[in-house]
Amino acid sequence: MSDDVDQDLAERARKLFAGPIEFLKSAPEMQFLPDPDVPEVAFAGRSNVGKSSLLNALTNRKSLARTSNTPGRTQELNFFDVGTPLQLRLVDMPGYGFAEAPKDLVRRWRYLVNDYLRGRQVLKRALVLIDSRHGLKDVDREVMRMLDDAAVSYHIVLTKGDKVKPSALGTLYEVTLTEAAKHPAAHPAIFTTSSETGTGIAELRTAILEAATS
Ligand SMILES: Nc1nc2c(ncn2[C@@H]2O[C@H](COP(=O)(O)OP(=O)(O)OP(=O)(O)O)[C@@H](O)[C@H]2O)c(=O)[nH]1
Ligand SMILES: [Mg+2]
Repeated sequence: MSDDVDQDLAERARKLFAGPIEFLKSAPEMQFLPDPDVPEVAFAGRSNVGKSSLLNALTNRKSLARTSNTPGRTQELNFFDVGTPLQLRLVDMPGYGFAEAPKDLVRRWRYLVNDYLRGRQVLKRALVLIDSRHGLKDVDREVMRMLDDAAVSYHIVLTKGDKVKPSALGTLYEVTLTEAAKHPAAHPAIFTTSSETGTGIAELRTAILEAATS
């Protein structure tokens, strides 16, 4: 892409995310998904990694998606309509790898998230969020392999960048880049973000619009 096209996309993304964005619905099970009529971009990642906070930061709204210090806050697939006319949907999801919740509940969330990620025709890209303090864990690798197998393109997003030193963040970025390169469905662009300071948020907005319109 030329610089002009890049700039144009970035500006369109900025405007889109500053405009109308609304909660559409929660789906506790696959049968309650909205009609698959617009491109979707979904937020995946371990509990407490910052999925809901990232959605709020991207949309510049404080509490569009509910966040919490306690892992297991988001328990359903939550759909948010972006743009008038509607351009895309953001999908906040329950976290995986959360051992403290009742086992059958965790299993239900996992099936819901996996079924959605594997089977959703309009899913244009997944965002796989990784806590910058912890890096990739085996549960993340499992989800990445599942997305590879389902040929669902995904971005790795390093979250909570404000919590680690820039040098450590740089190292983590390099290590993660190397590992992602071995995954066929991992997009080569990795994002470093902070929902607290706004680092990387504008870049991710552009990537989301690019994914939805590609
Ligand atoms: N410092 C800092 N804290 C963050 C950031 N993003 C999220 N948090 C905090 O991390 C905690 C979890 O954030 P959530 O957005 O609720 O995480 P989640 O991934 O949606 O969690 P579940 O819905 O339980 O899976 C909250 O206390 C947030 O305030 C960030 O970029 N920087
Ligand atoms: Mg959440």
